[in-house]
Amino acid sequence: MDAALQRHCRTARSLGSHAVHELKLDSLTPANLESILAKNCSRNRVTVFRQYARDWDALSTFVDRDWLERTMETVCVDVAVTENGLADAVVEDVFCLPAEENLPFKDFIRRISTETDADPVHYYQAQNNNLREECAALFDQVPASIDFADKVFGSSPEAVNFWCGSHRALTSFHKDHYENLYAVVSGTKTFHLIPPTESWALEERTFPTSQYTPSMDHHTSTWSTTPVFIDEETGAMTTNASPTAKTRMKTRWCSLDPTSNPKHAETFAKRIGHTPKSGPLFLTVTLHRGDMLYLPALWAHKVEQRAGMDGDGSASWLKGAMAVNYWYDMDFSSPTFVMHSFLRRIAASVGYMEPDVDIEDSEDESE
Ligand SMILES: O=C(O)CCC(=O)C(=O)O
Repeated sequence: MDAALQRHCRTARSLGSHAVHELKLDSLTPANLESILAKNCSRNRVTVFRQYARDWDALSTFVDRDWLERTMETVCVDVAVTENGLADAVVEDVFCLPAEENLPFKDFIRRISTETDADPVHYYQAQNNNLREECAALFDQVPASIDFADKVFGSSPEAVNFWCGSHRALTSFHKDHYENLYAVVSGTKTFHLIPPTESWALEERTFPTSQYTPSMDHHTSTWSTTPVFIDEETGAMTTNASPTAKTRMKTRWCSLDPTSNPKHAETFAKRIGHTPKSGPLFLTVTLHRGDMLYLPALWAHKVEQRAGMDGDGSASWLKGAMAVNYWYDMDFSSPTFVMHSFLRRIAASVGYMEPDVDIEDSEDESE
């Protein structure tokens, strides 16, 4: 079975699955954008549309601190706060959720513009359609949807999200069941990428879940983690254990990070049968202000961010980056999803990950 999985990875790589399709601005026309996206969606290929978003109003308004504070004057936002920038990540065999703080947007901006390495890390990363809801006052500064993507995916976006925060914040390896169009407004974003043909080797496991808890106010340097429980009556998450909330929340997440841990890289390389001839172990793409990425559904990704460089038009007051992404529903009847599920089943059978709860199994249980 191991040999079959390795052969599959080699074959997929030899057919071009492990590559990024880069498009420069002068090769983008309304007619070819749609056909390129349609082709790359069907092939599940990562695509970079360099400078596609260069004319969006957000590139000048969001970086103007006075404009931003005025426009968001009355708005409060839910911000993820951590000791170390690792929100939603596995730390010492526990999946750690960030502390959440509801702050006036203006205070959030002040914190991320004055942050030092001794301060907690703030990241606006809600992924709950926040640009059309919590930050609706900013929404008219970007296109309501990406028109050529609407045509290819046959719908408007399910969610439009605004990402804003510290260069110290990191998004750990995970995958989403969405087609993702991700545009950078300020600073840079670096995506480390592993295709669905190989992501089964990242060893997804189920971890007990805790939440970062600061001991006093946001300037504290003392943090702890508190176990999270699920309330059986309401289904809600809580850190207050009670007779109805005694079951520890479990989260399924990737347990290997081959980009930063040499032992993990070795394990991952062995599983996928990686050799010096196979090309890089994982792909890395850096997006600059105005670039847009098409990240197909099911690609595992880890994301880092940096503040902009002098003169690149990024917000000089922001010690981090801003981005907007459009999530479109993926097509679960696609061959990619079916193949991905099959590979995961095989990987689970040789102990490389915990088995999935199959859709069919959960249907059987409810019968
Ligand atoms: O920008 C980030 O930190 C993460 C982005 C991401 O995970 C996504 O768009 O799915």
